[in-house]
Formats: sequence, C-alpha cells, structure tokens
Amino acid sequence: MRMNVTLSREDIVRLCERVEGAQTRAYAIPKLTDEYPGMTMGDGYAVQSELRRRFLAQGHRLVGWKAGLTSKAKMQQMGVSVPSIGFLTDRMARPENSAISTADLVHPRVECEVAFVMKKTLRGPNCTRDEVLAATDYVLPAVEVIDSRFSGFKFDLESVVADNGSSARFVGGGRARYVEELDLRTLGVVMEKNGEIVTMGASAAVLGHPAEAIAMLVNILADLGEELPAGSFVMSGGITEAVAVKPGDSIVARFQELGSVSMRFVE
Ligand code: OOG
Ligand code: MG
Repeated sequence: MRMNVTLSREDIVRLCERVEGAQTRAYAIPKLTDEYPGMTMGDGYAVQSELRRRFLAQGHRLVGWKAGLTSKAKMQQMGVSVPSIGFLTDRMARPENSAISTADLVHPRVECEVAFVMKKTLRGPNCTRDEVLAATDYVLPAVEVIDSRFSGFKFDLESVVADNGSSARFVGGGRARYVEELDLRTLGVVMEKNGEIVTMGASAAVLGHPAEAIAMLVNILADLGEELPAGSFVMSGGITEAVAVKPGDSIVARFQELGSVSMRFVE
C-alpha cells in the first residue's frame, strides 16, 4: 500500500490546525471530508503526521502507537472496515486507578485492549505476527479512552486517521506477561461500568490474534517511512465495542491471565 497524498501543504496544515484546536480545547468539529470530499487515507495520515510533528515540537514525548478498528465489533460500531493507526504521547498516559477528567474531552468512550511493549525495533513492509511476537518484551492489559473530535462520534476513515484515530487517553495496568506463557487468541475480557458488565469478548476478535494488529501497524508505519522502536508501548485495538463514559462512572476491565485495569471519571 502506498500513501497517496492529494492535498496541498497549505490544506494539510489548515486541517491539522483544525484538529489540534478541537483536541486541545475539546470541541466537536464536522468531519473533514465534508469540506474535502476527495480526501484520501494518505491525506489523513499526512494530517496526522503534521499533528505528531507539532506535538513533539511542543515537548510532548512519543511513547508508542495504537492500532484501531481491528475488530468486527469496532468496525461495525464505527461503520469503517479498514484498520488504522495513531500515535501515543506521554500526555495521553494516565495511571491505573486514577480519576480521569472529562472536562478536557468531547465525548469519551472506553475500550479493552491488549498492549504490547517492544524489546526490538520492527520495520515493515511484510512484518509478520511471528516477528512481532519475537520482538515483544511483554504484554499487559490496557483501557483506551478514545474521544473522536467529530460531531456525534461520526466519521469516515480519512477523517478519523487525521484525528489520530480518536486517541485521547490510555491506561495500562494489570499484570505484565511474557507472550510465550499465553495463548493470545483466547484471552477473555469483561468490562464493568459501575459494577455491571457492559461488554465482553475474546482477544481473537482482533484480526484473529492481537499480534496480527501490531504487524499491520508496523507495515502502515513503513508506508509512512517510520519504524516501531524498541521500548514502544503499542495497543492492538479494541476487542469489544467502545462504551461511553461520563463523570461519576467507574470502569473495571478484567482480562483473563492479565489481571484488571480500573479507573474512574470525574468532571
Ligand atoms: C477510532 C479508534 C479505534 C480501536 O481500538 O479500534 C480504536 C474510533 O473508534 O473512534 O482505537
Ligand atoms: Mg482503541
């Protein structure tokens, strides 16, 4: 896959400023394709790369990447059928069991994901699941707090890629485990909101095996001229559909073999 960029540099910067404003001041904007119907996925990644460049210039630290729309549940929920990637910075990380503010978010949702921490750098193209497993230091359970900046949480692939895959916050926790000790396809996960089960699934929902999503991510990075460095924290994508949260909600994500990850949401 080659990234086909059709927008001018001016348009990319303009769209990036629009997305950055919506992200940092937490307001909803119309999806970008309303104004640019011819926008390609390559254009979306060009806007995302410009956003990453700006955040890093402002002193944010790149800590890893995320795969998104890697399970049927997520694809159906969002009406998009192609996986995507986004970047993660230190400003998005929140500790386990913490109170997460919603005042700086538009309409947050939470989803359960298997996260990988890499011990070797990976480069695409043609990265495989086995290469990912060999390069993985350990896996741990994570909850991603996504927050589309698009009105009504409605978007298409081009727009969501430009909005960095709805990345907002993430919480890693539970028990770190070596991949050789687990069958990464059959991990059950249950999400509880305010003590009630709201969704559940199994890790094979993510492209048959979550490491497959990391390989896909490495191959998209190659298309962008990037690699996945050793030490990266990488999320493989929501196993179940995402669940809306508001102030007062508490979330516990229980993962078979990996322990649980908890957080609560405040104003
Ligand atoms: C896009 C982000 C998808 C996942 O895990 O599938 C994602 C969205 O649903 O807003 O993070
Ligand atoms: Mg996600």
